[in-house]
Amino acid sequence: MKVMVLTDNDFIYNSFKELIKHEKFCNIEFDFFFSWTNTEFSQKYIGNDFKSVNLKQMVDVILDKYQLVLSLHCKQLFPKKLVNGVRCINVHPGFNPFNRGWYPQVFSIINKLPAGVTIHEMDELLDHGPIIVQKMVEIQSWETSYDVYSKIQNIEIELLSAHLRDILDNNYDTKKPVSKGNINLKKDFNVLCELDLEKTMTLKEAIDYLRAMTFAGYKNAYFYDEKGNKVYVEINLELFETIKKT
Ligand code: 0FX
Repeated sequence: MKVMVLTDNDFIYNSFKELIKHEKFCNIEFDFFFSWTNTEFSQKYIGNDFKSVNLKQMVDVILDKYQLVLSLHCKQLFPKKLVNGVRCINVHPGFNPFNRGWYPQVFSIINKLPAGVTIHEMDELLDHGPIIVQKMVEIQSWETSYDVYSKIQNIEIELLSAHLRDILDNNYDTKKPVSKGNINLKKDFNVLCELDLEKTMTLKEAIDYLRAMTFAGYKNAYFYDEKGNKVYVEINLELFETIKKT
C-alpha cells in the first residue's frame, strides 16, 4: 500500500517518522511531501526524500499512485477532485466542528468553544468530514496559546499512535460532526492581532484575549501609541498553586 503524507509541520513530521518505524507499518510505503509554498522546508530538506508538491497540479498523478492521503497540517487546500477520488484523512489541531480552520486554540481561549484534536475523513469543506476519532483538551486559566498548542500536538501524536494502523486498514467507524460549527480564517486572526485600545471588556476577558495571542516565537498582538510607535504585547501568567477539587 502506498500512502502520501503531506505536512508543513516539523514536530509532526519527525514524530510521525518515528512512529512508523514500528514493525506493524513495515508493509506500507510512505512518501512525504510539504507544500510548494513552504520556502523554509525547501531549504531545510534540500536533497532529502521529503519533497515539495503543488496539489492542484498533481491530482491525477496522486490518484494514480496512492491509496490513501494523510494531511498532517498541510497548508494547501485539497482540490475537490482529490478528496472525491481517494480517501484523504486530516489530522486537525481542533475539536471539530468548533473553531474549524486556522489556529483553533487561539479562538477557543477567547470564545470558550471546545479545543482538542480531530482525525477525520476529508470532504469538500474545510475541517469538516466524518470524524474517526477526537479528543478534547482542557484549557487552564494560566495557559497561553503556546501552552495549549503544545498539549494539542502531543495528543495528535498520541491519537496517531493509537489509530494509524486502523486508519490505514480502513477499519473504523465514523460519526458525523454535531453541527456545521464555525470557521476562522487567517484574516480573523490578523484582526485579533491589532488591539483596539478603546475597546471595553472585563479584565478577565482582556487576560483571555492576551493569552490567546501569546505564543513563544511569534509577535502577534500589537497597538500603535499616540506617537505612532508600534508596540507588541504578550502576557506572562504563572501558576502559583493548583487547588484540588474535593
Ligand atoms: O500547522 P499549524 O499548527 O496549523 C494551521 C491551522 O491552524 C490548521 O487549521 C491547518 N489545518 C494547518 C494546515 O495550518 O500552523 P502553524 O505552524 O503556522 O501555527 C501553529 C501555531 O502557532 C498556531 O496555532 C498559532 C501560532 N502562531 C502561528 C503563526 C504563523 C502564532 O501565534 N502566530 C503566527 O503568526
